[in-house]
Amino acid sequence: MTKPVILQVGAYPEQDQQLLDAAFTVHRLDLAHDRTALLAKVGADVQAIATRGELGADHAMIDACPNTGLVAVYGVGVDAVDLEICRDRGIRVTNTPDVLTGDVADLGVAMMLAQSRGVIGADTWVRDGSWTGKGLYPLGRRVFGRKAGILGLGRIGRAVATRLAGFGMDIAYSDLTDMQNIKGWTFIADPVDLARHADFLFVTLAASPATRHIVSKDVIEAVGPEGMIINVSRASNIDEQALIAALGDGRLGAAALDVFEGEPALDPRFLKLPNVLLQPHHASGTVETRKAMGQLLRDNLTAFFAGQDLPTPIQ
Ligand code: 8YV
Repeated sequence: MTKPVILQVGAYPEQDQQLLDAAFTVHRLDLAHDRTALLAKVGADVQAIATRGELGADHAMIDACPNTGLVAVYGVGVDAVDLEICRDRGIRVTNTPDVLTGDVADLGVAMMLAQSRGVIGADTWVRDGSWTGKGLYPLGRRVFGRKAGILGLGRIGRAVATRLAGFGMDIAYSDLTDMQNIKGWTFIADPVDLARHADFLFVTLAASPATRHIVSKDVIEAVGPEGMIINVSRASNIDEQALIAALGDGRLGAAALDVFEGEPALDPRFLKLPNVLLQPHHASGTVETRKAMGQLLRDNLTAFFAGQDLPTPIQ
């Protein structure tokens, strides 16, 4: 029996790779020396594209695979998929929601704590002998009891807020609508007002053209010299140039970032800033969650080829 043909855009953990290879004929775009040549050779055979959240499937890739009927995303964000072209051509799109929510929230909170309490620098302090040589580690800033602003109270935003409530933090959020008395959290419609209110501003909203640079220079300055921005969503939600400038001259106190424009090749100025914590886009990166994401990706592919309802369709 011939196996369905898929185009794989990025690498998956070994176990998922084996299962994909067993079920499908997989063309690996991520391993191709010449991506254009591979697409020219196999594009017409491709029946589904399997990609990752940050890699997506752009117009050119979809054009190169005229017989694809599905773009299956390993990740919750579908901002890198050209949804309009997919809609026009009747191409279905799936993602892997819910299974990663808890881990993304955990890492966001871990980043806040690590940055506020200097956890990374303190480890170096011990290892490089500073503790014996210089004595006490510089003081950090308190987290518990302070004010958190959640920009985007979707699944991940709620999971972050629930965790922060456990730290006795005062929680406010901004979203398209006021979710009326949700757990006593305060709705603040305007992101600038939310930022002014918050000591810690969490960026947890799904990226789209409408949210591009929603964390603007004004929002960044409203968080201010004593505040911190934590981003576990997409780089495009923040005006990165304004962020780097504000971190550089102290208009923003600190940032903790899991996502970057042009990642993994991030702006080299980040590497010189002492007040930013840098993470390699791994908020969903636990064995448990990645296993569940891989399963859901395959479930969507399998359902598509069997002509069944897709478990987690976007469109
Ligand atoms: C990545 C993500 O897909 O869920 C998302 O939108 O960006 C991530 O979970 C993951 O890093 C795998 O590449």
